[in-house]
Amino acid sequence: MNPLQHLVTQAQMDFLAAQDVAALENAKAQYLGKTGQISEQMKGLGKLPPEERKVQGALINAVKEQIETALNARRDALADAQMQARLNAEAIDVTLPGRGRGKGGIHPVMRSWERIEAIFRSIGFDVADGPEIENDWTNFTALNSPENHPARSMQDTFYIDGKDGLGKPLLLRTHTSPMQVRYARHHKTPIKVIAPGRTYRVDSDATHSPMFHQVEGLWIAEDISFADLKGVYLDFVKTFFETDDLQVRFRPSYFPFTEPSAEIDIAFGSGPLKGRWLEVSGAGQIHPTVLRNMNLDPEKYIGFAFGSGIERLTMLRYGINDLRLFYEGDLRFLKQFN
Ligand code: 2U9
Repeated sequence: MNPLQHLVTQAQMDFLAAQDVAALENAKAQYLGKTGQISEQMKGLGKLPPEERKVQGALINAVKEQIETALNARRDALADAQMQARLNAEAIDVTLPGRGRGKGGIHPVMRSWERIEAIFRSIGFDVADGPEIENDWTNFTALNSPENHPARSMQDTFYIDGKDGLGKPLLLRTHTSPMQVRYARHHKTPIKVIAPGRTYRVDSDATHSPMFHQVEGLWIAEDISFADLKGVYLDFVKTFFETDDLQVRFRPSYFPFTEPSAEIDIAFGSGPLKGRWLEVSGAGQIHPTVLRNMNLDPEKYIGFAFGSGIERLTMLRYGINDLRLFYEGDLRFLKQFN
């Protein structure tokens, strides 16, 4: 065989022997690289007489083309094989059953929150919303909390970096009352509103969580009394706990934002908690200073407010005895409510 033809055969065999791209590129270098056999052949051309050089040059070019054709064919074959291997490895069995998605559910505290909103809306209350990051005036001063009140200390309130327009530090609201201050300043009387939401206090044990949910109500008009508040609250607890067999009592208490103030207790007439007085809320007549801070004249308007922990109401409704269960995310607990 002519030595140049032999080169083609040799190259074809070497290319076929290459099992991957790297091996193929190595084999290619031996023939088509700068120091490869084709280059060597080209270098030899200079020594030939012109007539022979022309013939031999054409021959070498033809051989080079054949080697290139063999190289490209092998490249294509290797690429095809690689794609086939990948397709095999990534094969999807479309007949397998789907993995399915776990069914989500509403958290018991959120369930109560939604229920409370629906009940109060049904008796003419609006629902307020507002920021969880508050300023000192709206969270404390407007609500008649004195400058030296312990609630304002670092031990009781989460302060955050950043100051309000008056240079006072910002904080995480300690109650939902600031939402009602904002609401009352922007709405006309009479005002009937509840403000449910997350609140934050530096407190953590079996009965306290640093974040908990409150709902507070505010009712301001010209001609209402404690009796109206009691009526509304009795109606609320009866609907919330789904029983008419229930009593409510108001006990004197103290809050800076109400005067007089009361604790509200309820007692079920039946069920596992039958006959025990259970504290469920605080309430009171809105302090004149707080009314003035909402731009209302305390000589003209009278207001009543109440507040409850939503966790507390939820625990009583379902008979849950440990607050921490709400925040552990244990599905065995949470699934029972859905
Ligand atoms: C404005 C004026 C007064 C809301 C009120 C309570 C009594 C109360 C606690 C119950 C348990 C908070 O969740 S808890 O820790 N709340 O006892 N809250 S009166 O008084 C207001 C609200 C807004 C403008």
